[in-house]
Amino acid sequence: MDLVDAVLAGDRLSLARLLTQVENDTPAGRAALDRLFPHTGRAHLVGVTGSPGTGKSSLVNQLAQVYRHPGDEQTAQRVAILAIDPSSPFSGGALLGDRVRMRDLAGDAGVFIRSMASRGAVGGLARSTAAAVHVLDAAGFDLVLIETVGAGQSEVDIARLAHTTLVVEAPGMGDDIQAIKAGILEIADILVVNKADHPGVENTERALRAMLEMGHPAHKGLGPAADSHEFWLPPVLRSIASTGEGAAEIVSAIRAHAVYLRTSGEWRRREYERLQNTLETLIQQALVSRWREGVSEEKIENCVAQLCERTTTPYQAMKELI
Ligand SMILES: Nc1nc2c(ncn2[C@@H]2O[C@H](COP(=O)(O)OP(=O)(O)OP(=O)(O)O)[C@@H](O)[C@H]2O)c(=O)[nH]1
Ligand SMILES: [Mg+2]
Repeated sequence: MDLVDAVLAGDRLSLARLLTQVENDTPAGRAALDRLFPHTGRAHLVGVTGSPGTGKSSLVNQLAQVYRHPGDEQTAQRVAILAIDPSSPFSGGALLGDRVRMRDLAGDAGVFIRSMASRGAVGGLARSTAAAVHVLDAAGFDLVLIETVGAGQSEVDIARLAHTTLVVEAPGMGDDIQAIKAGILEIADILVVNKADHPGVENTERALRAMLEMGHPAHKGLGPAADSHEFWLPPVLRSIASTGEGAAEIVSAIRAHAVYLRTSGEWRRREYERLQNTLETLIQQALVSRWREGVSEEKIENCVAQLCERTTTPYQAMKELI
């Protein structure tokens, strides 16, 4: 049995190996992606983003527990966790820390955890994350939780990749409206105020709701808007990820969001955008590397030198080079 067949059959070691190939963008990795692609499109992709140390990894751990032990006679779902660039300088040694926070999940065959560093990702983090997500989707995980530290562009990229995006805030970090990064509310489908055991939860909630009301004038009732098929009003939910409090409600909101996405046609629209984006990224990379092969480093340096001396213009230099 080759690697791809083994992954489709659910072999974890093969899955880990294949993810490494895909991350390194090897020819074998690309060929595997081609074969896996027809098996993708089933998983619910959920992005979890937010400032460093707000409790994303702890929350992801708790969410996974809920999916594994849902109660109410619902069937347990298979969960993959992709932690992107978990080397936050704030919590230090986060990779090891994440393993500790996620140790409750160790030994559960229905859970697969993978860390990915942005450094070393051939062709950029967006490409390797998208590729890893395809592999996990094809491997049959019902849910792929993608954790990423909110640091500007990366969270927007993840939102583009995910069907549902959770933005995690914590008291003391989001009280000041200025502190909530511009754009983050636009990507949030569900807002979580974690560390609800800390003082200042109400302030953080109030700040978030004030911002939501500005963005969504209809957002006055402020609860999960699962009953609406027309539009989705991002709910603001509390959690204590260190104990698991609030995790079940967040899972309910994630499920409600999936229902909304499907009934409104938004699921298809996001899928279209996501694949369009994947294709455009690949095309750009291919064109740039093809162009690089046909032009010498010296020629590029000459052009830049001429630009510095103002003997040519950026447009002229570009025409000269391509
Ligand atoms: N009191 C309290 N502590 C929490 C809660 N959630 C997480 N923590 C703690 O906060 C610290 C950071 O939690 P993480 O889950 O690593 O946070 P993170 O957002 O994944 O951190 P980075 O990935 O480094 O950005 C850990 O010491 C957790 O135990 C909570 O709800 N209440
Ligand atoms: Mg983390």
